[in-house]
Amino acid sequence: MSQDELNKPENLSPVEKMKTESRGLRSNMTEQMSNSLTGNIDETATQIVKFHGSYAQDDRSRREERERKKLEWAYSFMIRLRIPGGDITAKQWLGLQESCDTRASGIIKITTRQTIQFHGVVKARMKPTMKDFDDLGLDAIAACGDVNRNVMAGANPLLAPYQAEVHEYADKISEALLPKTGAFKEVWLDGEKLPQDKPAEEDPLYQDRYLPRKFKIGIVIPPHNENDVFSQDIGLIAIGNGETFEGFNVAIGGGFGCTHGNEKTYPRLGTIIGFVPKDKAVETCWQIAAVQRDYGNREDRKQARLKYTLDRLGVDFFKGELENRLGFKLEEAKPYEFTHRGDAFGWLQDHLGKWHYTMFVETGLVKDLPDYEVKSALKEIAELDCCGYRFTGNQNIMLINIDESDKPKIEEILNKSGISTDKQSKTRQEAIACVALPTCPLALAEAQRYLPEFVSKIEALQDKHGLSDKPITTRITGCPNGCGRPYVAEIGLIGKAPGKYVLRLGGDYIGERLNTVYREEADETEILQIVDELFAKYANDAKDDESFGDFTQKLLFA
Ligand code: SRM
Ligand code: SF4
Repeated sequence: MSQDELNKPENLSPVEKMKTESRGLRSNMTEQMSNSLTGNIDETATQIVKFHGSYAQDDRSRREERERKKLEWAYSFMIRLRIPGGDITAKQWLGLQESCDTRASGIIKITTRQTIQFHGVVKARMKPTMKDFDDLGLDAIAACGDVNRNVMAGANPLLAPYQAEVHEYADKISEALLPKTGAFKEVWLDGEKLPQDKPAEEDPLYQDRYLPRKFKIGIVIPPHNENDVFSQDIGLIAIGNGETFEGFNVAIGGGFGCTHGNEKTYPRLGTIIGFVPKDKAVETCWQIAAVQRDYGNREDRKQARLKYTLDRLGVDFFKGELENRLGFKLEEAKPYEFTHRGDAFGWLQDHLGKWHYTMFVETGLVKDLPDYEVKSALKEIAELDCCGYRFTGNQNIMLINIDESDKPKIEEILNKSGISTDKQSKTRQEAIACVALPTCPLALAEAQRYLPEFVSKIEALQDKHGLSDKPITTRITGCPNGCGRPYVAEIGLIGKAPGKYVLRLGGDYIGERLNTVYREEADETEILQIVDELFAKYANDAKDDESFGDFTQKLLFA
């Protein structure tokens, strides 16, 4: 469809109307959130509350029981915070944990985008929870919705002398692309009300229609592709020269969401369109979002992401339009190389002598397990107030900027709580699962609750074939939306039905190649049988440093 035929007012999707009529994301939110007759909210508020960082959900495992008792479903809200680059202070962690204990499920979930979520916040607790965040200097605005989401940035301080400078771009970009509205304060924090006869605040980027769809930006620092830079709408690859940070290679049009059986939807890796010097990076992101605002599909939400705009218009057209708006041309992309994606677990010392500890948190769930008490350890360490906390895009947590003199106190707590990087295989440390059941309304199969058990079975097969020291990127999602980025895993499972997954193989170890469907539908027994046979061949025939993904790609799909 040509651009002229697209987005005629009569064809716009219903969500477009809700956005333009929302008066700067206010809509009927205050009224819906204060209606105590139901734990749910209406369709308009359901769409608009996303822009405030929240999703209306219900506990799917309790639906039948509630229906039997003639009760409405067990509704509650998930709240996702906006934490650019994943950084908070120890005091903020303490406040968040307390808020989660008193107002939500008690289990903080570290997401694949370097932030955290609370689950199970009932309607009456939404305002107090948002107030807790505000008291801690945090917010949830734009963590979801058709706007720029949480901006990710390379977490490991050892990657380059300029890591800290690069990391600050997460904040700068997030600030520049925030919606300009007082709605968040008005709805949650009893802020001043916008009079009914006054128009909403001017918003040069989002105007009154926002973006056609969600929008994601992630920064990586080679050789580490920890945030899967090619899965982002805008992926920024930091380029330096010796000690100096120069700017970013810009990749656009990455995105993974698709729908089973809908061939018009597909996962796509970002396309590198050039290099921008660091002082032009924020403006470049802003203008890319603006081009997507003006050209994206607003009729069909399944065709609305930047990746589809790019494939419809062509990369050259998009780049030309971007350069016209910027008033300068992008430079030729600079050379770089990726070598890994997983986090650097355990202790690291940076060039300034500060210590950092990366802690493994299985599927990002902060809870105490027998002999591995993450929740207690994080609380006790935060009480010392001698380090910062940083979430990683692999759903783990780092304790950062620790003085040599404070290290022993932290080590003592880690030891006491059973936290050690020797307890997990490399495959387990690098595995990712999305939330899926019981809260995600889109889940078709288990993911987060299933991953630990599935990884144990993969580990057993690795042991059997003498492959225990090989990290094999394993990712599971409960549906094809790709929240755990399974399309760039070496073993990717994508939920199709309870206990059934699409099996995708042949992704590379560094996230530069999409994997390929090997079985359209398989249960655990079949998947493990396939993996067992492939491991046997891999152990016998692979070249020394060949990754499992490269080996299977050559064997099965070349
Ligand atoms: Fe996601 C929708 C959870 C990262 C692609 N995602 C959802 C929802 C909100 C379901 C819904 O729409 O009602 C899930 C909430 C489940 C729950 O109960 O918490 C959900 N997504 C997550 C998280 C929490 C997974 C996790 O276990 O860490 C991640 C939160 C990230 C964050 O902090 O912002 C999460 N989601 C991703 C990623 C990975 C990434 O961004 O790096 C992707 C793939 C990349 C991409 O965007 O293409 C992703 N989520 C989606 C999609 C597909 C979008 C599309 O283009 O079609 C949906 C469905 C949608 O938007 O319609 C979705
Ligand atoms: Fe839910 Fe699907 Fe995302 Fe998993 S991949 S959290 S099942 S939307």
